[in-house]
Amino acid sequence: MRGLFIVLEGCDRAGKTTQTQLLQKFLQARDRTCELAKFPDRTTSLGITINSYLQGSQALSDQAIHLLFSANRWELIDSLESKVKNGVNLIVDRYAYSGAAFTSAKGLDIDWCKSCDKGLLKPDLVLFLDTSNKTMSKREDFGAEVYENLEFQSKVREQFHLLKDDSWKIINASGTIEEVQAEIQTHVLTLLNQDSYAPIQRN
Ligand code: DGP
Ligand code: NA
Ligand code: NA
Repeated sequence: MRGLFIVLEGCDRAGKTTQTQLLQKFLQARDRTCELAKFPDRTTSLGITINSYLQGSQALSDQAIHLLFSANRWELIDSLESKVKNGVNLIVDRYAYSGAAFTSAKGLDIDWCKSCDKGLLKPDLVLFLDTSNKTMSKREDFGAEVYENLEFQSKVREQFHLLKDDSWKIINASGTIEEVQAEIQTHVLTLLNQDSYAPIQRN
């Protein structure tokens, strides 16, 4: 049987990294092979350029950085797909939805933003860690990266809500780490307990 392709999305500081790690432990405790991936992957040569942009040390137009984020997904997707085909359950911290949400929050056309990610692997499940504006303001320990400010993040959140489709589950991320993880596990278990999975699709 193939593995599942599970994506966690959300604004910055929503707790995605912690939750992906806990979900991996949960699956491994059930004897499932499980690996984590993360976008942007800052280790490739494209990823190094993305990292310089995010840290404010390299300026790029909104369109150029958008296409680099997308290219970073495209350069890695074949290897991720073969893992899934070989039975690895993959948990991915951010994906193409972040691409469309962050860039369209700058005012670019949302359909243009989505178009370059067409044909990427379609997730089996998207867990959207939703942080209310109120929770976000309590987490104002944003780092120094270019997108990490409250006003921009609330625009990003609105864009995420425009992008959701039937593969999405909205998780209330203002609960405790354990509460959020429990909600995530419920959705993942429902999928895991299916006798067979639909064939892998490209979006
Ligand atoms: P992270 O390493 O998860 O903190 O993500 C890096 C930052 O980049 C974060 O603010 C979200 C943003 N981001 C992630 N993917 C994309 C994308 O495809 N396009 C744009 N414009 N921003 C993205
Ligand atoms: Na960040
Ligand atoms: Na993160």
